[in-house]
Amino acid sequence: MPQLTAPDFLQLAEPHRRRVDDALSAYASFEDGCPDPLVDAIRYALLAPGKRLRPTLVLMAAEACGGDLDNALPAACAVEMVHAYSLVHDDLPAMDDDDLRRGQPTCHKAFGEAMAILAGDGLLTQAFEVIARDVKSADVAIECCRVLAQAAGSCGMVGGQADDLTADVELSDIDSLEWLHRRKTGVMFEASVRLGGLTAQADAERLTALGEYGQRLGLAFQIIDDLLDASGSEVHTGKRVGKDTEKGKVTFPGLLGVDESRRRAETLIAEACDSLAPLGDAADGLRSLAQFVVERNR
Ligand code: GRG
Repeated sequence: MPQLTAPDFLQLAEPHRRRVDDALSAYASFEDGCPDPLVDAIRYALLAPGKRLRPTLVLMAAEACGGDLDNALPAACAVEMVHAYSLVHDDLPAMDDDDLRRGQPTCHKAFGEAMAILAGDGLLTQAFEVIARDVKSADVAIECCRVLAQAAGSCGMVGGQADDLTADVELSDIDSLEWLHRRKTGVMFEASVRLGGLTAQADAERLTALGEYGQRLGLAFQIIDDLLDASGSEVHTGKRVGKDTEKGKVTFPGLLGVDESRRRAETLIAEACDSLAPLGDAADGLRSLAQFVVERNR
């Protein structure tokens, strides 16, 4: 089979992206009772031009398991809501104190800190409402809520963020750095593909294969993110670069050097794609996404 490339991904993912953007916009319309300034802050953060990698993972994982995209769409939107909340809160002065995100002023710069906190709170809460109400079959919806809550919560992404706030002086080896990023970034990638598999009623073997793919992909994504922070451009990434060095953060290129970091990311991507073997050609979308992650400049 010919090697899939990043341009293949952009082409394959375009319909998914449009479907997700339309659904997110509809979910963030709030016809009954959400105050206007909160609607504006939520729409600003949620609908800003992100890459939509996590919802695309949900949809492509569902496809890889023979599932229906409409059935996977609420879970895909829920993952993007959680992701958008994490970006809004991460950018706050008490956290990373950033002023640029997705090519526009951060939510708190545009709407003030209090409204940005509330927008994040609203997005996190709505994610679970969307799954509970719109994922077909109560059993699947409950399992999706559990998987997403576990990934986003205190032993997952929030725990990783807590480690990141306190760990800089203690992190000196690659295993500790990988552990931090597995939680901060990797678990949401893993949860995304698992959610797609769950909505497609995938069996345990396929869910395990998807989970392994997601873990490896997530770590590779973070290594590339560190490389982009070290040498990428603000125009492409839509956020400030050079912040890791400025803050004295321990990073993959800082510990391993640029070339070894890239090699490690490429190896992880190859391993992620190997994990997809039980899914056959149906997982080509996920293979092209993996290639995009390692080739990206944004
Ligand atoms: C719960 C406050 C809080 C934080 C959790 C995920 C996270 C920790 C913080 C977000 C900020 C950050 C730098 C996370 C590392 C992962 C990362 C690079 C996220 C950006 O993801 P992309 O590149 O963003 O997929 P877009 O804008 O394309 O969706």
